Amino acid sequence: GKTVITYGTFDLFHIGHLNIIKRLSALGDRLVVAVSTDEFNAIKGKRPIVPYEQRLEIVQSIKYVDLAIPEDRWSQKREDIVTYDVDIMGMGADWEGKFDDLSDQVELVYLPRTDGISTTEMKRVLSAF
Ligand code: C2G
Repeated sequence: GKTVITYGTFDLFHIGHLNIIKRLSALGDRLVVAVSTDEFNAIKGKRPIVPYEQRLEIVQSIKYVDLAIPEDRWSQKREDIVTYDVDIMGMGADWEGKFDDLSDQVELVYLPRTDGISTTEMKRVLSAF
């Protein structure tokens, strides 16, 4: 069967995260989701509100997700492709082209982001209260 993989922080899980997970799961028979650890988010310059352990458990609980794993370094993608026998790597369009160096090993898919929702936007709205 065909295995799909994607990567992300998935902080304050919202419909934009669910949409891309659902769409990517439809492209294959198995979906692996790598969730950025708190330490890796520091490297990415992000400070998630929800701790890694909770973000991982939430993603693992989604019916479209077959396996949730930690993402703790940029370089693990090439290893993950081998470890999980990945056929397709999918990301939101904000990452368009960023992982094309892996196109020798996997099919790259970049899907449109869901408009009107983002963790940043949610934080801004919540800070108004
Ligand atoms: N996303 C989306 N629509 C939104 C918000 C997010 O489609 N409104 C997608 C992003 O494009 C990404 C996924 O949801 O593919 C996860 O988003 P983030 O948690 O913001 O992921 P990011 O911090 O960009 O991490 O190595 C890759 C990085 O770990 C990606």
